[in-house]
Amino acid sequence: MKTFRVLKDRPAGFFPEFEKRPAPLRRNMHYCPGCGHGVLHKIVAEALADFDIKDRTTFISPVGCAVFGYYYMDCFGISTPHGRAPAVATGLSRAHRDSVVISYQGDGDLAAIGFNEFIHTVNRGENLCYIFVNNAIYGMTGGQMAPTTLVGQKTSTTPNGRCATEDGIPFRVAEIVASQPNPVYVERVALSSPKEIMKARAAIRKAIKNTMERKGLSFVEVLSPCPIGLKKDAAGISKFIDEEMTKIFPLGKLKDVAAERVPAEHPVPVYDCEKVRAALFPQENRAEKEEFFGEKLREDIYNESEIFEKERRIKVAGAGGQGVLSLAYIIAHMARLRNFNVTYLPTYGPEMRGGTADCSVVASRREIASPIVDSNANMLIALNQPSLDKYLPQLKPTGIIVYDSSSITLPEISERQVAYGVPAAQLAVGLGSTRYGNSLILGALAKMMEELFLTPEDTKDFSAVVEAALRECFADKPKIIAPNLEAFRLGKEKAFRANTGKNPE
Ligand SMILES: Cc1ncc(C[n+]2csc(CCOP(=O)(O)OP(=O)(O)O)c2C)c(N)n1
Ligand code: SF4
Ligand SMILES: [Mg+2]
Repeated sequence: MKTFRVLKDRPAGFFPEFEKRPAPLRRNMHYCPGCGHGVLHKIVAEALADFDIKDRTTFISPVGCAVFGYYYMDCFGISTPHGRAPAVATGLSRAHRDSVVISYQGDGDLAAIGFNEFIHTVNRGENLCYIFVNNAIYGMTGGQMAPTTLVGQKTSTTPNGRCATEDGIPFRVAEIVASQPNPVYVERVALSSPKEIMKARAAIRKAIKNTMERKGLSFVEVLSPCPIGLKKDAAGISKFIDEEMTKIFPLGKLKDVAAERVPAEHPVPVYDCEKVRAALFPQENRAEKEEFFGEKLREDIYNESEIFEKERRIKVAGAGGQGVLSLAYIIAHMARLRNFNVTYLPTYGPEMRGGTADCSVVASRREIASPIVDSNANMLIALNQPSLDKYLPQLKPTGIIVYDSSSITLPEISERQVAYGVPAAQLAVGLGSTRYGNSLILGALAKMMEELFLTPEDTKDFSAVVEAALRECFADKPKIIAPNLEAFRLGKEKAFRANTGKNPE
């Protein structure tokens, strides 16, 4: 039997073990045997280690078979939505000037859904390393036609072969990129034989080096085997690349002006939260608010009660159809109207069909690190019993509960937790629709705020903000604004403090 000597073990740019993979497979990648993605990953991982850039490289994994690329590369990793890598890559490379951003995209991801975004990134000449994996097919989704599929090539969506007049002709991305003035380096390579793989390696290393030196946009198109999608064996797929693909996609360098380019300069990004806020909520917005509240907005919006200095992490939960998401949305709007940073993260899915629905809202004067509220919630707003039972353990020992007392039996809560109830479902029926339940709960929230936290001056402002948020959120349904405001006021009137625990901080 023939034996082989391994000249180099796995590159140090790979994680020693692929921990995100299932336990028995942590030394293996998820790709099919013979797939080009694995070879390409190895080339990239080797360069990361050789150039000592693991700590400043981000590998952007696409939607496509390489979606889990970040499982393997020992550097930063981001998986973006389909075709959206160029936007994320642009942001990263501009915000972190020393970073090396590798945008790794397939022919479906880059040349179909993402082409618009891609070509403008090319036009701007962002400082990026592009690896474009052209395997002439959508591999991940079962072999549909890609923009680069050859004329006559059979795919699951062109069972009789791609027809030039019906489906267009293969898209030559490298040629398009090379025709633009800003990219500095464009080359097309193939993974069809060891010799071609070595050329691909050299091209990718050059593109990465250019990015390290901030020379601008480097683009390497890689003709890559997808034996599964093209239903070929190893020899067949190599032959297809060498004899069919290269006729349409000739190999070689299309452009190389990196030596003449000086490092690209872009405006220094703005990190100052206040400046970002000013940009997002300009003066007109302030004037609008002044008019809305009928009083001059205080010059310093931070002169409110101390309570507003703290980050508030709120979980709103109930059954699908109870208006959980709109309630959370109104609360998020209230925070925005008072110039908080705010995140709103609803959970969709089976909940929409009658299970539990939940939403996380975070409001903060500082930058928000995470929009997820899964522990240490300051407030739990529960509209049904299962939601209260489920999320109560996530509430801080000093947290607040606002709940619908007509459907929820309050369990024993800690001495420092405070609960405010309102028989929302019951009162809503009296108002003519169960849909008003969430505005009634909002009333209970306002009552709690008034009793526990707000100064008399804040109280007036708080009610105005609730009203403004309600009007904004229901702007496209003007008829329901008035009844919801009525529900809000009734909720505030009927809300009660349900326990005598110590007031929260
Ligand atoms: C918005 C969106 N549309 C469609 C899909 C389905 N989808 C997943 S991968 C893919 C095509 C990937 O093909 P390609 O970029 O060529 O990658 P390959 O798998 O061939 O490496 C599509 C259409 C998706 N995930 N998201
Ligand atoms: S389907 Fe094709 S591109 Fe995807 S892993 Fe398999 S061989 Fe690779
Ligand atoms: Mg593909």
